[in-house]
Amino acid sequence: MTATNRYDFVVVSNRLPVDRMVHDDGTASWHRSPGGLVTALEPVMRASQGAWVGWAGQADLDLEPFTFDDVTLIPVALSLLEIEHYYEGFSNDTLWPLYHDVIAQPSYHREWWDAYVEVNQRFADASARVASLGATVWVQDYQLQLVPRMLREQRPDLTIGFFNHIPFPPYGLYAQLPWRTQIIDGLLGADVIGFQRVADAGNFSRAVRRLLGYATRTPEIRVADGAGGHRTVIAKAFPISIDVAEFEEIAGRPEVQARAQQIRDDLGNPSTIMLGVDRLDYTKGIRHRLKAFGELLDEGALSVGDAVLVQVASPSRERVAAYMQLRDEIELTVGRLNGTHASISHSAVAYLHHGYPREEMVALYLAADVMLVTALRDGMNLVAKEFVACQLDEGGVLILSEFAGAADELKNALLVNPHDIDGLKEAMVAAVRMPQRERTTRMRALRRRVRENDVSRWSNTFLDTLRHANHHSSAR
Ligand code: GDG
Repeated sequence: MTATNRYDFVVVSNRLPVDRMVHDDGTASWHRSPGGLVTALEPVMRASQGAWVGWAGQADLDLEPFTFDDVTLIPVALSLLEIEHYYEGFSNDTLWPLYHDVIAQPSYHREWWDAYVEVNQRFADASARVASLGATVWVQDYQLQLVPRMLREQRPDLTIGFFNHIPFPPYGLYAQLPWRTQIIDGLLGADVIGFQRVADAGNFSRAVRRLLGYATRTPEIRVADGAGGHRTVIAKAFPISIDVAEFEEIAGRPEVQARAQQIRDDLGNPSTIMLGVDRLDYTKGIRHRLKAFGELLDEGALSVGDAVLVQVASPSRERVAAYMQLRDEIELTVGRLNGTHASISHSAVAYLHHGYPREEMVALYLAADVMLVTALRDGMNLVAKEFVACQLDEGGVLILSEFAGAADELKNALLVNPHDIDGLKEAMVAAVRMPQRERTTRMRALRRRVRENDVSRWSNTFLDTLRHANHHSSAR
């Protein structure tokens, strides 16, 4: 496979969907990496035989294109300094907190922005090289918001889609960004700009009106093409989902069900297992959940032995200061909770700072009685949908933050405001006590919803809209 091969369908994302492992003997091998985006796009890519442009996850790795699991991967190299400035800096310490309602303070540094522009150009150049004439290129997520415009300038023949996996903030917050106009303009290089929620698309359109003065008529934006004409860009919600059939299949395997029973046994067969599964991120509301659980133990509404909270916090962005601090805070809280409430035989919180294979995640979903998704802000939250898909017996209860995009669809969950600790505690008690009939009714409705809109529906809807989008300039 050489870089001169061209593809009719190209996905561009910050990370390639693989991790490189270097073994003791110096040899290296590739493994599929976990994460929301990979989970969502893997089935689409396998079906379309396209190419995927992205960073391989290690500094200064200049690799030739290669094939993994039937998908051609086109690596983009990043230096150590670029990782610091473009990725850890501008992407994860400027855009991420800004787009998640400023839960943490965003940092604005001009040298980070310069690196963001430079790296976006590199991704655009790499994509332009491998896209065939008239190809469809689908750019993913907040790290690459300038790519659509850069790509259109080089390759006006392409049909360009962009999907934002995280929220798009209200204008009052977005307006903080010193480079707010450049980002909006970068995105408007696409023919279709997808968001998780209707509210995100609305926030984006409002920013476009305020900053560029373009007319919008939902879902269309009339964008000046610089030559006296205009293009129509579509900005619209396409709520992402999961590969439901795959989760159902794993959940139905006897060995996974046996593993779920083993987990329950190992925890001492409590009447209630509560579960949290998150990247260790300040947007996920892990502290709020621990606080609520701790107070329920203090007050005797729950007791150790009878209830346990299993919290998987998979390691994430460990070189960014806000994440190091969060980890310290959470581990301190877990230590205190266990110190106060645990016995020799039973923990209050089983805290696991690891990544796990997907089968083990599914076994945890099966073992749990109550799933806690208490994000303070989340684009969608796939964990909520995965838990629902795995409840083949319709037995589990989902507690879901109204600030997760998933709440727009999963209305039969127990919806909570995670900032309201008393409200969260009430929902946790209600979940524990919920009669079987109500559990089943709610879970059945949730499962119907998740099955209706699975990941192939998501990508097909997006790609259909892209196919029909009018991306040609027209005279005024
Ligand atoms: C972003 C947006 C949006 C987690 N730990 C392990 C593991 N995971 C998997 C989960 C799930 C995925 O990672 C996490 O997806 P989420 O949607 O919950 O959250 P983000 O990572 O923040 O994703 C989010 C998503 O993009 C898609 O658009 O929904 O709002 O923030 O699939 O199962 N998987 C395995 N081991 C782990 O330890 N195997």
